[in-house]
Amino acid sequence: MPFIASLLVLVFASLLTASANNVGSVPQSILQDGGEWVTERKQHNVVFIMSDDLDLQLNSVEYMPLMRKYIAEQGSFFRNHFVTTALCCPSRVSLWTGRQAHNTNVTDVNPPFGGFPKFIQQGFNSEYLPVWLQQAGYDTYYVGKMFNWHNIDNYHSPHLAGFTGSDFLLDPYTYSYMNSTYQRNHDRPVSYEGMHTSDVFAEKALGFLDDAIISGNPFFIGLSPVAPHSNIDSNTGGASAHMTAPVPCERHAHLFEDVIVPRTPHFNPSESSGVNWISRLKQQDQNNVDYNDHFYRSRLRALQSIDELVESVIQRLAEANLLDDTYVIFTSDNGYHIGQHRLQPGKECGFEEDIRVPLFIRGPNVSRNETIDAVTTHIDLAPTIFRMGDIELREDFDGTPLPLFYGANKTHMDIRHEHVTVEYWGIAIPEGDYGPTSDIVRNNTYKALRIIGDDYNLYYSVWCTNEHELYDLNNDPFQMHNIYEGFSSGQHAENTTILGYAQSLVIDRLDALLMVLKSCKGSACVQPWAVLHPDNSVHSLRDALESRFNSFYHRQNKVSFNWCEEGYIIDAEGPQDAYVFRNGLSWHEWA
Ligand SMILES: *[C@@H]1O[C@H](CO)[C@@H](O)[C@H](O)[C@H]1NC(C)=O
Ligand SMILES: *[C@@H]1O[C@H](CO)[C@@H](O)[C@H](O)[C@H]1NC(C)=O
Ligand SMILES: *[C@@H]1O[C@H](CO)[C@@H](O)[C@H](O)[C@H]1NC(C)=O
Ligand SMILES: *[C@@H]1O[C@H](CO)[C@@H](O)[C@H](O)[C@H]1NC(C)=O
Ligand SMILES: *[C@@H]1O[C@H](CO)[C@@H](O)[C@H](O)[C@H]1NC(C)=O
Ligand SMILES: *[C@@H]1O[C@H](CO)[C@@H](O)[C@H](O)[C@H]1NC(C)=O
Ligand SMILES: CC(=O)N[C@H]1CO[C@H](CO)[C@@H](O)[C@@H]1O
Repeated sequence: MPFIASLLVLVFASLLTASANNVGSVPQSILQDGGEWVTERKQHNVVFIMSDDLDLQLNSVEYMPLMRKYIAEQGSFFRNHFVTTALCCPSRVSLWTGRQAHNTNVTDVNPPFGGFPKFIQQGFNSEYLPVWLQQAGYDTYYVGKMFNWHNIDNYHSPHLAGFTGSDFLLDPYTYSYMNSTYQRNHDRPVSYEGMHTSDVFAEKALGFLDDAIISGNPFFIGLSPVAPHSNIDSNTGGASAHMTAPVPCERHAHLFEDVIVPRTPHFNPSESSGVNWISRLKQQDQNNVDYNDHFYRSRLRALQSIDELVESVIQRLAEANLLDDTYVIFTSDNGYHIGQHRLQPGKECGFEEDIRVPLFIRGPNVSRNETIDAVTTHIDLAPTIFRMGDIELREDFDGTPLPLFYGANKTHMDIRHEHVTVEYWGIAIPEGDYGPTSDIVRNNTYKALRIIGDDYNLYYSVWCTNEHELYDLNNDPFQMHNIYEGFSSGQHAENTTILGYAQSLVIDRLDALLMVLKSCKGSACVQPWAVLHPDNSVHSLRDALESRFNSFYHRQNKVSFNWCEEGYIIDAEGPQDAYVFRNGLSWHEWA
């Protein structure tokens, strides 16, 4: 593109961004050589710190005093932030591309359905965040784990694109805390046998941060350390690896001796819950519970080095006088459960522990020490980072920027979505000594909807076995009572109301919304009600519950599966499209 044309595009992009939203990076008008006033782009630096498998629900962030001091208290906590696929690789590919997993088709950690080779096959090496940021003028750096199955044999075929500097953890040593292998830029992999991976990591991270600071260009630095993920000494292929408690640095090895997994009502309960394989889990014996408490403590200890890293990063930025110009984001790639619903340590489920993750952000114009209620997801992060860089949003983004700059301004919150599209294909991996590899769970394939409004708080799922779940989290925050079961068996169906409506009327709406979301693309993923109601008369579950829509929703196509697959095989996934409501016409006239 000729310089003038590209300058015009940039100017136009920043005007668009500025008018669409009251963003923090306020463009300034400056006088160009030619004598015309143009708008200068304000590209903020971004430090993106992503812990591996860090939970929100088990309170691990309570054990990160430095993260709380330097990020949480100086920024905003998104308390309703979710991942859409609770597994490292799919979640990371979705994060770096801004697309739901059904639009990346990277749905697993390993080939054929996932891992680094699938990311490459799908063409994303030229279509993901670091590449886009470089195109927009950023210097980009990355340290740590990028994707699973990114290993010592395939790291160069091809090299991951888009980085000014990179130092990746590689399989089969990614999770080997005391024997990690890192691979810098286009160099050969280097083994750090005998050194703690977190210490190796911190040195590399601060080195790149110094490079970024010295260069003077706007920069993005992604820091993805391995803690508190399980330790795996030699990862011969994701699912079959033996996963043990994470290994803390020696200086943290004796902390928290009395700490145990929070004993919430759903911790190893006397009655099973959930559906499918989860409903068949046995209650854990005392040895297993003790082991899981040890596992939890090991995670908190391993996390301490990440907490220290946060402090070092903030101090470097402060010394360079860049803190006021830099967004610092702290999050996780997925959540984690230990013992809830009788589960062994792990992720891959649709429960709160697995999908709800920490998200803390500080930076220019972000409210300090604030809790934000808006429903947000990892799919919103790429668009958010675009906003931080004053870059025009892409049409193929399935998310929308976070309401980061409005603080508690509820008026602005309301224009956002209230749903999370949760999707999962394939296996579940029980981790730790009591989750032996022979117990790998198949058919852990489901689609779900998490929806949070002013007075509703629901989780609705449809499994590949056509089992359903409905949890009303306002009454049942621990997801112990699947009210769909009572509904489908006719038990107590008459007493269960949601928002004052019979449960069946609500389920009809949730199912239709899920039908749209399970294959949505672009803006339909953000505004799904507009697909069902093109006249734009419905914006929320509450709006959709108007009685004049009862027949429409009741006779709607229903989400179901034809059989179970371990990947995104359309033929197995039942009806794909929802009927659209056309005002003034009855069902028969337009069906
Ligand atoms: C550490 O990894 C190297 C390969 O990088 C391997 O040869 C060695 O056996 C490992 N050491 C231990 C203690 O597992
Ligand atoms: C943050 O808010 C809490 C109460 O919500 C308050 O106790 C604390 O002092 C605040 N911290 C800062 C640094 O403002
Ligand atoms: C919230 O946003 C609205 C719409 O822009 C604005 O009119 C209002 O003044 C804002 N309120 C606060 C408290 O900032
Ligand atoms: C539901 O209503 C039936 C009678 O219609 C009653 O026997 C039952 O106890 C009620 N269940 C709940 C959970 O309130
Ligand atoms: C998974 O589901 C398919 C049917 O969809 C069934 O044939 C298969 O036996 C199931 N596998 C397991 C391990 O449950
Ligand atoms: C997703 O990838 C799998 C494995 O390559 C392929 O079989 C499947 O057809 C793909 N699904 C879609 C919807 O493209
Ligand atoms: C809209 C707004 O509050 N903008 C502020 C963002 O922060 C910069 C300093 O970083 C201020 O100069 C702006 O006024």
